[in-house]
Amino acid sequence: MLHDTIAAISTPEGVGALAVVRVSGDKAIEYTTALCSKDLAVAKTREALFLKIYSLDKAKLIDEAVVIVMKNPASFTGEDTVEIFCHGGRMVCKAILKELLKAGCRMALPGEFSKRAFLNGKIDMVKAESIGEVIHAKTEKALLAASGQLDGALSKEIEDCRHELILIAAHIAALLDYPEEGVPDISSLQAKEKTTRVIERLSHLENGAENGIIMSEGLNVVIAGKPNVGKSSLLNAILNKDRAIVTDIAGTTRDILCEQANIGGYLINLADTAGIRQTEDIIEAQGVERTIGGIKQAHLVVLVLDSSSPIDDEDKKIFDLTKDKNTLIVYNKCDISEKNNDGICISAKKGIGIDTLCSKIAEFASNYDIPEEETPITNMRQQELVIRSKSCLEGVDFEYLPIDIILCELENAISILGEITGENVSEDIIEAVFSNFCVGK
Ligand SMILES: Nc1nc2c(ncn2[C@@H]2O[C@H](COP(=O)(O)OP(=O)(O)OP(=O)(O)O)[C@@H](O)[C@H]2O)c(=O)[nH]1
Ligand SMILES: [Mg+2]
Repeated sequence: MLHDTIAAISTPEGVGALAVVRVSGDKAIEYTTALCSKDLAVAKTREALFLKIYSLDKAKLIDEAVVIVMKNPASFTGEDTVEIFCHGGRMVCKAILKELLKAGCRMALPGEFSKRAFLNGKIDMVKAESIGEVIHAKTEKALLAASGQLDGALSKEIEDCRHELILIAAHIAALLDYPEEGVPDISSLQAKEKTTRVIERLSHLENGAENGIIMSEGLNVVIAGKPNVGKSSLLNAILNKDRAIVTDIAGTTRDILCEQANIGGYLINLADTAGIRQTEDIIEAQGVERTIGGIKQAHLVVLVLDSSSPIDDEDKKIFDLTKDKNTLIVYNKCDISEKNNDGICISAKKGIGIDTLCSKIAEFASNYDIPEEETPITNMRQQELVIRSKSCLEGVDFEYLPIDIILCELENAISILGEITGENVSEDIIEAVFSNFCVGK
C-alpha cells in the first residue's frame, strides 16, 4: 500500500499566480512523464524543467509548467517525487491531477506525504507535528513556537535523554545477564545520579510545556459574570462581529460560545458563558454548570460587573467562584454610570475601553512568552509522554528495589520517550497526527 503512487494539489483552493501539484511514489516519474513533453527519467534530481503538460492521450495541451524531479531518497517523502508548478487557476491543477489519476496515481489522503516522510525515516514525529503546527499557526508567536522544533532541537533533547537512559539500562542489564563476566560495576549511587540528571532535563521540558502549548493552541480566557451584565456584548465587541445573541432578557446565553482571536499577537480562545445565577430553568442550569466548568479550565477569567448597579450577592458568589483564578475585573456599561471605581471601565455596547481591556489580556498572555533560547513542547501528546516517562524514573529506588524491577522501569521510561520522537509509536497515534494535516502536505 505504501508503495502506490499518490498525487494531490498542494496549494490552497483559489486563484493565484502559481499552484503546485505533487506526486510521490515508485512510479511518480513514469506516471508524470506520461503527461509531459519531456522524459523526466533523464532529469537530474532538483533540476527544473520547463515543459508542456498534456492530457494522458496527448490530445489536449493543459498548461506549460516548471517540473522538478526529486529522486529517492533525496526528497521530502524519501520516495521518487515530482512537483509540478503550473499556472494557479483551479481548473488547471484539477485537470493535471485528473490526468495523473488516469495515468495510475491514487489521490493522496490528508497528510499522506508527511506520513510517508515519517515512515521512511526522513522526519521524526516531533518534526511532523511541528510541520502541522506551522501550517495551522494563527499568530506569529504560534508560528515561532512551532518552527523552533523544525531544526530538531527538541527531538535532540529527547533523544539525548533517551540515550542516557539506554546506557544506564544496558549497563545494569549486562550486570544482570553476565554476572561472571567481570562487567565493571555501576554503583547504585552512580546510576541514581545519572538518572536524576535525566529527570531534571525532563522536568525542564515539562515546565516549559505549558507556555509552548498556550502559544501554539491559545490562552483560555473565559468571560464570566451574572446574567445581563454584557458578557455577550463584550465578546462581540472584542471580535468586532455579531457573534453572540444579545438581548435585555437575563439568561440569554445558555451555552459556552468559543471563538479564537488574535489579541496583541497572542492566540486567545475566548469564551462567552451563561450568566451565573440560581435558576429553576433546566436548560439555563446546565449552562451555568458549563460556565463553572469553563472557569476551572480558564487561564484567565474576565469577570464582568454592571457598573450601573451596585455589587450584589450574585456578584459576590462569582467572586467566590473565581477567587483562585487569575482574574481581570471589568466594569461594563460605563456609558450609563458614574465612573466610580478603579477597575477597567468599559462599554461593550459603545466600544469604549475595549482596547485597554485587550492590552491587559495581552499583558497577561505575555507571562507565557517562550524565552528566546528555548524550544518547548507545543502539544499535549508530547507533554503527557514526558510526564509519564519522568514518573517512571522517579519511581526507581536504586537502593532498595530489585535490579530487574529497576531495569523494567528504565525500559518503560525509554520506551515512552521513544513514543515522542516516533521510535516506537502505534498506528493509531500515527493516524491521529497525520490526519490533522491538509491534503497535499
Ligand atoms: N448601556 C449599555 N448597555 C449594555 C452594555 N453592554 C451590554 N448592554 C446591554 O445589556 C443587555 C444584556 O447584554 P448581554 O450582552 O446579552 O448580556 P449577558 O451578560 O451576555 O447576558 P446573559 O447572556 O443573559 O448572561 C443588553 O440589552 C445589552 O444591550 C453597555 O456597555 N452599555
Ligand atoms: Mg450572553
